[in-house]
Amino acid sequence: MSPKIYINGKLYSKKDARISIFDHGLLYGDGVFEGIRSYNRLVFRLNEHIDRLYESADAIMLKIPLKKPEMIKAVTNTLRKNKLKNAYIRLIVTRGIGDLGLDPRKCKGNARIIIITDKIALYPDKFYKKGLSIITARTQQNSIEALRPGIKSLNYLNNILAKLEAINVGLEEAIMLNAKGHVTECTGDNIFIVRGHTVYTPPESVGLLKGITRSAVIDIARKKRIRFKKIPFTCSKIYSADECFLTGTAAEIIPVIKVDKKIIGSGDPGKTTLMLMEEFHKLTKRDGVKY
Ligand code: PXG
Repeated sequence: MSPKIYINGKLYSKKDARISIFDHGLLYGDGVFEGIRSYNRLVFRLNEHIDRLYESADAIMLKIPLKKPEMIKAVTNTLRKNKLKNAYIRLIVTRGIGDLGLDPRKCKGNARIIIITDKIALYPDKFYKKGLSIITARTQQNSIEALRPGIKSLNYLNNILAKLEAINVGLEEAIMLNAKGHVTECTGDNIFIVRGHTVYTPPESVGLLKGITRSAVIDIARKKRIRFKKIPFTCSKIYSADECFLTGTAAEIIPVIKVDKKIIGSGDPGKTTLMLMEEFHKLTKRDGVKY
């Protein structure tokens, strides 16, 4: 069966799913998006993803021409039509068709809603078993005063530049620092460290995307009565940590065993990381919207 892609209320085959070259999503990266996953016909934390999408849209003064419950229906209907049990869902809202100037008012009322559902592509299994090696990128995180990293916008060039630094040395991910040298997040994942009995992640104030997986991990830590702190830290705190892991919709929870060629902890995925991975998998089996 050919995949069906949703564009503004209609479903199209892959080859007929097209948008205008005058869409400001293409011309200027003017739009917002979400990456969402479903597990066994449950869309993991769909309401949280939709809330974040509307917050991102608000932040760029983009009016989404659907109410939240209608958007949720659009996502679940598209999944049903594509007969996907375990899926990756890319939800995109662009400013729509305007002229060649960047004035968004020229796109008035033209916002495009696109929903692509597909099979999931994961990191190779070996990284979950053995852990990832990552680097610190020279490319700095966008400052909160420039393009706030909490907005999941179509402008990902900064993250792509950092990702290219990792790719150029044969690795998968890179940490981005803010202007003060504080660790913020990776190019498509949030970061955590474990020291002693405490789990740490940077606070939103350093400039990062408030990840849905990150909040799921925080919820699990609280439930399991693991000490947890949001606190700014530098790379040296990672180098001397007992454990490190990344969280994201695509990666879920993935252990990190080397940062900037320095071995973290024992050099194997840590026991807190492994426990959180297991609890996260249990959570994906019950915490979602059914379709
Ligand atoms: N930081 C950034 C910059 C991200 O893009 C996360 C953190 C993790 O957030 P969630 O809500 O997913 O836990 C992201 C999410 C992809 C892809 O195709 C990227 C993300 C999500 C899904 C797919 O590379 N990034």
